[in-house]
Amino acid sequence: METNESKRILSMYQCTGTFTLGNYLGALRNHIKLQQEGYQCVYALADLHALTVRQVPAELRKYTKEAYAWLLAMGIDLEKTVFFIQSQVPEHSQLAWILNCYTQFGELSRMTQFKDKSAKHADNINGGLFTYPCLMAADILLYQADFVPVGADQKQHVEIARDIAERFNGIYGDTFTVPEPMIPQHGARVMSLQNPLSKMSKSDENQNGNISVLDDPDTILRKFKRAKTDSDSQVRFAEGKEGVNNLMGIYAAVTGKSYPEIEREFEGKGYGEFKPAVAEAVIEELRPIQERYRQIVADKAYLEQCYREQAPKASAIARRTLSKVMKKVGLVL
Ligand code: ATP
Ligand code: LTN
Repeated sequence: METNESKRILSMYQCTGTFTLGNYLGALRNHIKLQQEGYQCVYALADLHALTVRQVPAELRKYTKEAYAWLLAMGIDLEKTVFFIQSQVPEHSQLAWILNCYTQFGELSRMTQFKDKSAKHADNINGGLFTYPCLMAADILLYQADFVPVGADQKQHVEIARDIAERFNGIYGDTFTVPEPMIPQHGARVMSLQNPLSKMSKSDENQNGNISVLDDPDTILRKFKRAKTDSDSQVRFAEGKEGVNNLMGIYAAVTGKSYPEIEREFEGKGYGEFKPAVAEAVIEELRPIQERYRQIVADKAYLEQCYREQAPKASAIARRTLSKVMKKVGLVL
């Protein structure tokens, strides 16, 4: 019987700002739990992907280090998990170039993230933004990952990575493990508190729509109290009640309660009671993480030692796949 131990998981995170509650509930928290379930986990900060949008250099560096500290605070255990910074492992860029040459213009044009981001950054629709999925495929395929846990918004990118892997294997014989996306049920897509039709995003201009993992209790309470809901005032999961559905999703993800349980809990009580209850649950969930984060981020030497030690570990795995690929496509090793 196969156990989780033989299965490898890979995921990466952009480090262009402080993580949101969406990142945490939709991704980070669940991914970190997987290391306790016996999987071999490989996680990284996708700083090369961040360059597809213009960044302030000092800020990108700062956010990268802070993001590293957040993930440690959330529970990444470096004894069990490899956790590195993408740009410190050169194999990612090397394989990405090769995969670029095995990916079609048409399939890249269909990516919704590309369409969204080019609309948002119309003055900088660069080649990297377009070929972003090839770098992401390289991230995944280098580690022969079986599963790629991501939020629902990244499913299309994992699918293109599968297509690229299958295409390459078809031409050159078995080279890459064909990865599968792993998408959580609850909290898979945490929506903006101000516009429940678009996802909560750290790059959102309206900061009232997103909860940052760094927000203090008062800010969290204020943002939840202002969250857009509807005039019906019943805590009920239903079509057309996107604001309430989103709050219920958050509450369910934090407390582990089901939707019917939540509906019962708040029966006859309006949003005036529901919103602060959601806020309180979120505040208590974040409190211990924020405390650990403050300790870790203050110890710069420790932080640096962690990421410097991890990069060669990742490189050792990645190198094996890259060498195989280089040989197969005819490059001189
Ligand atoms: P940006 O806001 O700059 O687009 P992001 O927050 O969407 O960034 P990442 O930090 O790269 O992007 O996301 C890390 C993980 O969090 C990914 O697996 C992604 O699917 C997930 N994620 C991002 N936003 C949400 C959300 N609102 N709800 C659930 N999961 C999310
Ligand atoms: N595109 C992802 C970040 C990312 C990623 C990856 C996720 C880059 N490389 C590899 C999973 C596997 C995002 O924007 N959330």
